[in-house]
Amino acid sequence: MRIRFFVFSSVVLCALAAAACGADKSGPNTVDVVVHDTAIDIPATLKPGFTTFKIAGESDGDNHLIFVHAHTGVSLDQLKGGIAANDGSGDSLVTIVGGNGGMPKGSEADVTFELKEGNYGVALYGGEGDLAASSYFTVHGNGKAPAPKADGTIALGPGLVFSLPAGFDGKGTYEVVNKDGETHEAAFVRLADGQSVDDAKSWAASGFEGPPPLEPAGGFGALDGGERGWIQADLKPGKYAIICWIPGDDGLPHWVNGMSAPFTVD
Ligand SMILES: [Cu+2]
Repeated sequence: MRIRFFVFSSVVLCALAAAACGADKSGPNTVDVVVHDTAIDIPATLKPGFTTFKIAGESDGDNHLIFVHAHTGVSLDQLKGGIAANDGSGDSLVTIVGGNGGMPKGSEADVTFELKEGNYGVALYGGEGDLAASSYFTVHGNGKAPAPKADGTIALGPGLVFSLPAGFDGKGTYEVVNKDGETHEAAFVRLADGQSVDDAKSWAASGFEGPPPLEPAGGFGALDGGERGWIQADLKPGKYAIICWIPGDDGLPHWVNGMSAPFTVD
């Protein structure tokens, strides 16, 4: 499979992770993931239920992970083959269920989604769309960890739009729901001093030449239509936008064609 994203630099990711998957009756299970330059460490086996992945970015790139759930009947070897091919041939084997928006080294993103029985893949793509690293885990057993309590909902679509909760300030736990038929993400980017999303569009129109007017700041990663997850946001003060980097038919990221919304963190 190949989900091509625009990234700011070549990256490789890998994580080293610890996995705690204890049953917490008050909330989701938690799993630690660490992204390194050449691998992603994540436990090989996890339980079903709502699960928070605490993703620590230790690679020099964007530390941008994509989680996919293989359809029923797809073997682990088939899943691995589809991801390794990185040519789109594996797309029909999986549902994209979440991940994190790009973020710099030293950052952490906490994202939650529901794990169901079956095989999962986790992928990191480099700046040229190359597969930088991948890892795999299987979900089975008994588990009923509940969903997080949300302070509000961030809607993706329908169409190339975001709907942010009233008063969204980049702090708290937010449900992220893809209400469109296409894949989207809810990446946070920090705008450079004096820059706006319109300035970023000019930068995009110039072929992404020159210094980026925005920098990655985490957020929730790609979700197929109808899927949902949660982001635990805790952004530093500044001016931000929530944007989708997934390209449309014209090859430009969705945010250039309107899928963005500004917000301020005080
Ligand atoms: Cu999109």
